[in-house]
Amino acid sequence: MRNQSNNPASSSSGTVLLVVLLAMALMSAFVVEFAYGVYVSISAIHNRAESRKASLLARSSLSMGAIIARELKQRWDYRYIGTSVPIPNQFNEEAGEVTLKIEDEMGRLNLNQLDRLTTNNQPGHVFTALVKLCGRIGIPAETAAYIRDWMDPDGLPTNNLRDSEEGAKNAKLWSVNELYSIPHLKPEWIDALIPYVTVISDTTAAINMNSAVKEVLASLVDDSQANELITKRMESPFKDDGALNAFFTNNLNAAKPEWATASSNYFRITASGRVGGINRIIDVVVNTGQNPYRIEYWREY
Ligand SMILES: [Ca+2]
Repeated sequence: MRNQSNNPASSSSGTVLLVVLLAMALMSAFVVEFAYGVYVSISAIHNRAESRKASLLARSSLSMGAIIARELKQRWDYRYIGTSVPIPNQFNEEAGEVTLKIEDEMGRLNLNQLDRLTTNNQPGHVFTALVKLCGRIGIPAETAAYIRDWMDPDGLPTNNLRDSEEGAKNAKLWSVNELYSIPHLKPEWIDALIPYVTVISDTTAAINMNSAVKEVLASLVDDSQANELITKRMESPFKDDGALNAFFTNNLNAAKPEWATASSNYFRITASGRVGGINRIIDVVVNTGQNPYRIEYWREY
């Protein structure tokens, strides 16, 4: 009986077979890898193209937002405009969707005014209001001092606040998102605070009594005065500072504070474009008090 394992021809055939199988396996792996690479590249190009379309859609929506802001400024500048404007759109036979939101930034507390002082060198209205607001929304009152120490130019901690000047920016803020970089402040505190604050560069801008929400108003004046202001503006918005002055004098037995006004020059326009599952958002603060308008802040993500 012949031992096939000792047959040189059979051993050689087996080796050839193994080599062929190995080669085929390597080729298969190569083809799969190549196909995967092509797929990833095509997907990346497709996503990039969709992202670009979404971005352009958001930008065109932004232009519309600027026009709406100008109309509001010229005709109805005393009205509250914290509204979303859904605008469905079709282009290139593909479904695209844009969402536009315009908000009045002057209805909020401007954190870049935190270091303002009164004529008696006491903390100004924004700091005292922020301390009160923190209490109202359930976050520690010292949050206000931590933010002020972070942005005010001096290196002196407020009331020996622990490490409040350590690594501080000591300059005006560019975005409310910078608050997340302040040590000792928990992200959930910042999340709670952001709806009520802004960081516009104008350090003398007053607060719009027509658009400030209840929490902001009640941090600036007392609760009953805040309610009276809201009741009045629901009936009919304050048309100008004269009307606001008359209301303070006649209804609140007080002179209109210098920080209170009845209109706005700063609007946040948030334009969102969505194409093929890809979303691009442009967040802009526009100063309508300048001609032409000045972009105060721009972020696309
Ligand atoms: Ca400081």
